[in-house]
Amino acid sequence: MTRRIFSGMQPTGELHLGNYLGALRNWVALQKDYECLYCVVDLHALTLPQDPSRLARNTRETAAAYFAAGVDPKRCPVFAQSAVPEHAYLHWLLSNHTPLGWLNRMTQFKDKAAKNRDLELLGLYSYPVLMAADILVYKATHVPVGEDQKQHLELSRDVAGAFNRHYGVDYFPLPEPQILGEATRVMSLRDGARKMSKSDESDYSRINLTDDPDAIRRKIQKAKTDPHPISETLEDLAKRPEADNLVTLFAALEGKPKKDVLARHAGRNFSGFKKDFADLAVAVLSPLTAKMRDFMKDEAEIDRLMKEAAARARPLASRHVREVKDIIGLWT
Ligand code: AQP
Repeated sequence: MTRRIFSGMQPTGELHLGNYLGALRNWVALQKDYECLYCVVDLHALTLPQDPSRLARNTRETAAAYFAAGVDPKRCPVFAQSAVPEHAYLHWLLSNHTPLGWLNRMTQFKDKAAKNRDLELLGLYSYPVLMAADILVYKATHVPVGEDQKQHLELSRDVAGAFNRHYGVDYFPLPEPQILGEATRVMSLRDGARKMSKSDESDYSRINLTDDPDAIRRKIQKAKTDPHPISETLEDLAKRPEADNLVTLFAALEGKPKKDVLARHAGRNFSGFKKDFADLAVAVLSPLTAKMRDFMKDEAEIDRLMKEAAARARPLASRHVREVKDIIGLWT
């Protein structure tokens, strides 16, 4: 079976360091060894209210971030989810193999709906089924994501298995999550108990890939810590969520294990460490930000690449939907 990767990000705002270290950087590394499809999942974005004039622009900017990070459009199609209608079609077919009990367990729905009752909508509830469809419509075998998506990935596997069992076929692969690197769950710079997220109302909670060096330094300077020096051991660090987050980010940006960072910085206070951290973050992110700006200067070229990518991705998706319809007994 072809080792095929599918993954995507929502165009719900500017991408941040969590998106980069938890997913995007791994996508770039994996494109050498797998057949990859990378999507901007704009249908998923509709589970939160979106300003129509911003949505298309955010979709383009998200694609620009993929290219700037090193996703090669010749190797991997980068396209908008809404440009391949088979995702939504398969979502319907798979929703008939998804018991409500499975969806009731999804923590993302519970968290978001608890924050805002207006979001208690069918779309948000069935978000994980659309995610299963995104992956299975290409019969992807591997899905590189941050840790927050682990539960949704498990549901994708369960849905694929339920479909296979129901029809007595071995049609869908059970997609494997690839949760890689030190920074699989980057936390907010303001609160070590919440994940860094585009939808957090505080811009100080995250480092955006479009932030200039001054903004990066300011945000790191203001990042919440505690009064103690940097821990000697990983066990002690694990008890200090904000400190742990900064050390994790430092390690991920350096591409070294966390214990290496502790070996060099244990005993220092955070004011000094934050200066080194800011220098490192600026050094890693500035070239990426500059490339993103360059890509965004030619919007027509991004649109051309995305259109061409959708035209490359769609035949595979529509072949699979035809095969699935055939298995089910629908008219093809
Ligand atoms: N904090 C994070 N740490 C590590 N990985 C992360 N990802 C997201 N946040 C982190 C990974 O990035 C990919 C895209 O996810 P997304 O578009 O759902 O990102 P988001 O920033 O979480 O977006 P939103 O709009 O703000 O959504 P919510 O409100 O759900 O947080 C995924 O691979 C994800 O794991």
